[in-house]
Amino acid sequence: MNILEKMALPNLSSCPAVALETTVLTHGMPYPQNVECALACEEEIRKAGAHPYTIGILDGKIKIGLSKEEIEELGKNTTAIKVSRKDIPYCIAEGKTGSTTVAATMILAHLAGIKVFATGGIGGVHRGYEETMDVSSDLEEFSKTPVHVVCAGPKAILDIPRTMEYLETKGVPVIGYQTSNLPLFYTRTSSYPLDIVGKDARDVARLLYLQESLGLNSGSLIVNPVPEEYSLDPAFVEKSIEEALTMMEKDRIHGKAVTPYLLDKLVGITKGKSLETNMALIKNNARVAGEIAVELWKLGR
Ligand code: PSU
Ligand code: MN
Repeated sequence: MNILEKMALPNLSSCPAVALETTVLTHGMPYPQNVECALACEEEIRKAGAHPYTIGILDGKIKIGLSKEEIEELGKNTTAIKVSRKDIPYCIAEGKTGSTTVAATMILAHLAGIKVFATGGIGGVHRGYEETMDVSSDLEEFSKTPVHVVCAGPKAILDIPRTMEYLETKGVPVIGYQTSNLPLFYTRTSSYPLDIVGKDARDVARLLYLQESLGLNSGSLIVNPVPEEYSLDPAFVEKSIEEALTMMEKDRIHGKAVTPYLLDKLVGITKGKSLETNMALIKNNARVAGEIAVELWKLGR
């Protein structure tokens, strides 16, 4: 028996399933809003007619579908390691508890046959890349793993043009969900045009189905704008990010600590506004991912 068989992961390829990540739970939002948001996302997916599977690694065991109690516990856990692609074997081997990033969640979702995944924001090319070479493993994952991720666009803490170029080079479709301009996470729109637009969940599902049928073997990014009432003023966001970046430089933060540091500082700088927006957009993404999963499942029947 090989190690994967021993792990006895479920095979969910023939049901409308949606994966959810856990780094946002442990490193992306404070307690208790993180748990509240995670459970609300699961509910949105169920309402859309699909099944939610929150993914993480508990005491060295891959978990596809955390229970409510496990989500609550992980949400309070301040020592869970942030697990990206490179950290998966180590976390399992050492019997550690880890929360999975977009890249790691894509890998584990794919092992369980899940094709659609909802999150808030993905990692990308960081500002100051020329100096630091900080590019999230999330971007590379899209060219390796055929899982489709619904997010609210790259966060404005990133270098947006370089993030888009990277995805273009890697052949990753960026599909605007009912928008022809790239949403920027905290704000609904931007001046970056998109080549591919999906007018509804069925439309997007057809694109994903074709991508799969052609054997392209890569993931895609569906960008879904934050609801209007939660969209923040771009100038306010930019000013807040610059403030957070200055603090980060002073505190000499590097590597995997960068994204959690910036998200945390932004909550304080924006007096909680960034958190409120983050929660609203992730729930909105869960709903859309649920609808897409149902349509994709219908096409495959
Ligand atoms: N963006 C958010 N919230 C998050 C993250 C990104 O708005 O919690 C997390 C995701 O799990 C993503 C990870 O995969 O940060 C990217 O980290 P890095 O930039 O270190 O690759
Ligand atoms: Mn990084």
